Amino acid sequence: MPLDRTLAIIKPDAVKNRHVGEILTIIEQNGFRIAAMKLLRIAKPEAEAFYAVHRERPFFPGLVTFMTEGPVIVMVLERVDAITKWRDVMGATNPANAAEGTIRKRFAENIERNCVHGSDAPETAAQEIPFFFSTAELL
Ligand code: FUP
Repeated sequence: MPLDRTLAIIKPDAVKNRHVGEILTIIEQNGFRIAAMKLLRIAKPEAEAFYAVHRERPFFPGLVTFMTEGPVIVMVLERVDAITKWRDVMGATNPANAAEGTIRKRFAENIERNCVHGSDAPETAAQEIPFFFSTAELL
């Protein structure tokens, strides 16, 4: 079975609330290999570019403010069906609708502050991974 890769982000709320360790444990227990990882603070223009697909949406300014409010962990996760599996492990965008046991159900505050990000398709992962990582940083 071919391995694929997805971009994951542990968002500012989860870093601030000290859920990084638990989220990394969940990632490893679900069979992902961490192919790249760093702690960084996203600058406003970067957040605007990363979420450009949402720029006309009413929640866009709040999303940019939130994603830049503190450090995040960005990662590339690898496994069979990494994109789909990571979205399953994250849970629904709105934690109120997320399944029991998912990261968003366990740790997210609300739909705006929802703890984690994952690429939603192979084409998205192919854009999002190089947004944060050079080829040399993918191990
Ligand atoms: P997801 O792929 O689950 O991260 O969800 P989307 O791409 O639809 O949304 C991206 C981010 O926008 C979400 F993580 C949180 C934010 N958002 C809101 O703040 N309000 C909304 O109604 C929808 C999304």
